[in-house]
Amino acid sequence: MLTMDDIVREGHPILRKVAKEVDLPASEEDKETLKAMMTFLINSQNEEIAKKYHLRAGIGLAAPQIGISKRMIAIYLTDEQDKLHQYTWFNPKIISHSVEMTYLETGEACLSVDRDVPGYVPRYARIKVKAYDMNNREVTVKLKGLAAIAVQHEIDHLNGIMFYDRINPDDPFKIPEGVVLK
Ligand code: K3U
Ligand code: NI
Repeated sequence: MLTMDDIVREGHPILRKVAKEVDLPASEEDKETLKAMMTFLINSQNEEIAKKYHLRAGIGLAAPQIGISKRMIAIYLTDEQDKLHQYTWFNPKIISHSVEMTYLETGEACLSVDRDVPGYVPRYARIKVKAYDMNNREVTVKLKGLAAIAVQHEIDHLNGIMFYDRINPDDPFKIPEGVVLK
C-alpha cells in the first residue's frame, strides 16, 4: 500500500524530468503500479484510512510522484455536478483544448509540495484527452471544470512542470489571460 513515505517531494530531480512513454500493451507491473496509485487516492479521501495512515487527501497522482518516471496518471474526484471521475491512464495526451482559460480560486496544492504556494494557476477551461486504459483500450474523454484542471496538473507532472511554475511571479493573483468572467 502506498503511503506519504512513497511520495517524492519537491527538490527531487525526477519531478523535473520528462517521463517516458509506457510500452503498450502495458505490463502487469505497470498495471499494478497504476492500481496502487488509484488505491492511494481512494484511501486518501477516506477519513478513517487517511487518519490511520497519515495520508494527505489527493484527487490525482502521477507516476513520477512515486519515483517512477513513466507516463501514468490516476484521477479520483467528484466534480461540481457530483459526477465521479475515476481514471487510470497510460500515455495521456491533450489532443485539443479551449482557447478559454480557467483557474481554481483557491489556488492549487500538490502532494509533492509541503508548503502553501499562493496564486492563480492558469489552466485550459476544457480539454480533450486521449489515453490508454487498464484494458489497453484507447479512450478519448472531454473534460471541464475541476476534472480538466486535475488532469492538466497531472500531465504537467509527466512533463516535469510544477503548478507554481505557472503562477505569475510578478502578480500571483492577477486573473490569468483568457479567463472569461461569468
Ligand atoms: O486538490 C486537492 C483536493 C483534495 C481533496 C479534495 C479536493 C481537492 C489536493 S491536491 C491534489 O490532489 C493534487 C495531487 C498531486 F499533487 F499529487 F498531483 C492534484 C491537484 C489537482 C488539481 C488541482 C490541484 C491539485
Ligand atoms: Ni501535484
